[in-house]
Amino acid sequence: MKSSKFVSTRSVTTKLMTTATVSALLVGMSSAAYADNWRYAHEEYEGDVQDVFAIAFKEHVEENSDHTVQVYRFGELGESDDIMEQTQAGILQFVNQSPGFTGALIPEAQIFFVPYLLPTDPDTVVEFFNTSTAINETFPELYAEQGLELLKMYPEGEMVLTLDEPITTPEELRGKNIRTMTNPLLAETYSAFGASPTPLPWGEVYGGLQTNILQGQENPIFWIESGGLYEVSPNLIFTGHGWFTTAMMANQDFFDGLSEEDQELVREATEAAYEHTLEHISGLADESLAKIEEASDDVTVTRLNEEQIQAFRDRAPQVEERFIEMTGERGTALLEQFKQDLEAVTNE
Ligand code: 6CS
Repeated sequence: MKSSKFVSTRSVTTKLMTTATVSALLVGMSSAAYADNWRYAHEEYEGDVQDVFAIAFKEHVEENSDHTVQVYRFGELGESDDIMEQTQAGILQFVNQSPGFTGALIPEAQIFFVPYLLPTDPDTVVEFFNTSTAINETFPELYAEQGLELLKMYPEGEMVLTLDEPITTPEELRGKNIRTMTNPLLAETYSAFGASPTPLPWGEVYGGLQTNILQGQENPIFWIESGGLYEVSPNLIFTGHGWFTTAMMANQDFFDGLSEEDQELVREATEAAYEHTLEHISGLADESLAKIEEASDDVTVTRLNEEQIQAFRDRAPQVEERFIEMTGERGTALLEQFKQDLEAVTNE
């Protein structure tokens, strides 16, 4: 049983019990005697991908145990970095934080921002997450060093660039302040693409675009739709350079302190949430794009052709080099594994 430092609310059943019930409880004194309330924070709004995952996790836990899960959405407990700190401190039991913000804590997590490393085909991407050794074995070890039990990494959607005007070449990005999440490698990507990267937490993005302090940003389409980004940054450019990936994890002391039965429950709830979320994201980008086009006449959609993409892809090797400089031998080994895992799914 875990201690109260994790601030999980434990309600002891106080109903009048028959002698038989009490004996049964004493024999199998386990989680059935206590119902814990687990706190789980993520970075998005109601109905967004991380919320779909969190709610599916909550439902599985609550349907299969006496525990409850309290889900906190973006802003309720602060920014992404705040919820990560709260999880490391044991105030929260679970957190969903994207590598876009974890890069400062775990430099290797920045691998997702080496452009053109991941393919664009959704089925191949999903297969990669399902089977990758780097994702399912190496990353859990790296997160464990920070007191985090990594439960799942999963894709949310292909990254799309939004700008104040349509462009097709890196040269046209010159002088544009492009908001990036706050990891150094993503800033390197946008420098390599010719822009002026501006790392900011999420809360400052809409206002920055509205006031033209920022001239662009990148995000998956569902988020461009749900956050209304298209209202202030209406030119969508499909560059094919990467995916928005995220990660769901638990405070490791909390997880280690759970009974085997509860650890199994958490793992099963995570799998159920993952499967449900993969179904949710299938076709989501097209649906969200249709909603955006319905809502605004100002929106333009530019899908770069192979030749145009090549001009951006040509700038990827310098970002990969920076990744290696930032992460040393461990990053190099991770990158090799990542590429091997990708090859396995692209050659199928
Ligand atoms: O751009 C961001 O900061 C946000 N984007 C998504 C898709 N999820 C949460 C994150 O904070």
